[in-house]
Amino acid sequence: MKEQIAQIKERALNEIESATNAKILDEVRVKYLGKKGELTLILRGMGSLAPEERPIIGSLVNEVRDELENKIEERETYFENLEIERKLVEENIDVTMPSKRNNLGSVHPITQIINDVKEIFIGMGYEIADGPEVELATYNFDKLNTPPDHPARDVQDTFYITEDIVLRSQTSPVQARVMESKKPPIKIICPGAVYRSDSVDATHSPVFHQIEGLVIDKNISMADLKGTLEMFAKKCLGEKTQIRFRPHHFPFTEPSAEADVSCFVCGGKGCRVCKGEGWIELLGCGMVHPNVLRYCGIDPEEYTGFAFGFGVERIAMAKFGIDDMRLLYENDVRFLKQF
Ligand code: 2NM
Repeated sequence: MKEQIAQIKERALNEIESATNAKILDEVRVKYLGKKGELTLILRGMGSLAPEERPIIGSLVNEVRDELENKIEERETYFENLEIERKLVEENIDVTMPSKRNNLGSVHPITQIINDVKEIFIGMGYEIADGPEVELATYNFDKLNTPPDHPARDVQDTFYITEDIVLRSQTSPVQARVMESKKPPIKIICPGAVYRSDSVDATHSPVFHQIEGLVIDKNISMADLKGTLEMFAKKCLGEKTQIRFRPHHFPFTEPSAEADVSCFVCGGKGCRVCKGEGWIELLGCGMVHPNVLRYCGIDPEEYTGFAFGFGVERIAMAKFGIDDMRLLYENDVRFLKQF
């Protein structure tokens, strides 16, 4: 019996030693130490031994089992370390490699101005409205008190799709649509692209952006217009900004005015941005013409209102010190990234 145990031990140690991976090693473990393993069977068969032999054989088997278990564990650890080594080599990441450049864009200067202006007017309780860029001539002109013989309707100035359909030349047709569809009070601004048949130069583009504002309610006066636009100028260009109004003419407002602001670069002394004037033209404005209210279904005896409008590119150019409008459309990221 002792001889048999010694043989088993010999073979088991050999097989443990020559196992080339964890799976084979486990098979060896099952073969000798598993439920039906060779060593286990010897323990089970001890009933047939002479009583005085049992403790001797029993402790011998236990000794051998302990030794085999230790050897197997040793070998397991060896395989585990081997696997870690392999992973360290094969799955090696070079953390010193340069990372991919993250090309984050920036908000276009025109969008920045539009966002800033929206923010200011939302703060004053206005809503943002928009509408079609391909517009009925009726909304672009007739409802805004611009009759068929008005020079602004000339094919020289406006892009006509058909006789009755144009690319909007201002965002006020959006306001005409809002007036038609909603009862006052109305407080809206309308930002968006507009189209005029101009050739491209440093200060003109056939596509540009406008923001127009409209307020309609009972008892709206020129004082509301002046107060609102002064507040806007200070919020947009700095609290020191002064505003002045000059009489002007627009078909859709009466009276009408243009507003200038004190130069936010030199404070009014005269510089490159204000061309030595100390003032920069900011916007056009006026009290909404009673005809416009009537054409859009609002009773001018009950309601009055003011409106204003300005070009976004002009403001962006003044604010960011850009001297050629074309730079705003070329979309060269080296230019755009500066703002
Ligand atoms: C301007 C100047 C003055 C204007 C008028 C209207 C409306 F819809 F009420 F008739 N919207 N915008 C307006 C008035 C626009 O832009 C230079």
